[in-house]
Amino acid sequence: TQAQPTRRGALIVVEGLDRAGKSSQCEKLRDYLSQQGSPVKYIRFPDRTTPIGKLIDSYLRGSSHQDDHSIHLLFSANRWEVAKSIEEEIASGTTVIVDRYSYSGVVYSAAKANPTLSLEWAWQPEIGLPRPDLCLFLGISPEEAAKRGGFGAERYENETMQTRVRELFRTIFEKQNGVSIIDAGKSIDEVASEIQGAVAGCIARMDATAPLGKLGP
Ligand code: Z5A
Ligand code: MG
Repeated sequence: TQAQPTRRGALIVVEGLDRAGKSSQCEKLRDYLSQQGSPVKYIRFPDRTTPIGKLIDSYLRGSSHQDDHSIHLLFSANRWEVAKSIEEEIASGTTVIVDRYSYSGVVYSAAKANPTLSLEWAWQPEIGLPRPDLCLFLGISPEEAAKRGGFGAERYENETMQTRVRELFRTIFEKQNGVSIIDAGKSIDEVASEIQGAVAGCIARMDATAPLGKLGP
């Protein structure tokens, strides 16, 4: 008898506004899945540890300048440099949780209102990256976010950018299938259990024959 093919892992993306609790929830989800005995890996973008990530980090901290298009392509390249390893993890049966992805990529760049940097332009380098099986969008009101601490010192942490980012996330997620909108204004545990429900459903739908997709135009 032949061995059963391994059930592939799921690609789960967590997106959302600043201070919505993405990183807290990704960690909780990772711990929950590993307690269940599900192989799981947690990665985040930007990954500031790679050579490209170091350029991004210095830009975000304000210690270097970059042209808007150039930094956009670096954020995208930072995803491409791990795309292959994500595919390999998924194929081997590991669920990969991703903290911010292409959606943050296009939204923050387009929020700069640079006339030659539209959402459409910004999406092009994302085409062909692994497509999430589930995208969770953590929504939070500006009032709730403010209770979680003031703006930090990084480049995009100001009112003008955050208002545009909020609008643009709405624009892109209105026409996107497979996005679960989560009310991230609730307590950490309430949000976590809502996420666990959505993820359990997604993982249950995975099978070895349905391959991981790729982001399309
Ligand atoms: N960016 C880009 O331009 N292009 C790209 O392609 C990508 C990103 C991928 C840095 O990202 C910047 O890069 C970001 C977008 C841009 N710009 N901005 N602004 P980052 O992911 O490194 O950002 P971050 O530092 O992780 O911050 P964050 O996303 O704002 O935070 P979060 O992960 O959503 O939240 P958290 O750290 O889990 O929680 C924030 C605080 O709230 C913390 O004190 C928690 O304990 C608290 N918290 C969390 N949940 C709750 C609940 N439910 N109740 C009460 N308190 C809570
Ligand atoms: Mg975070």
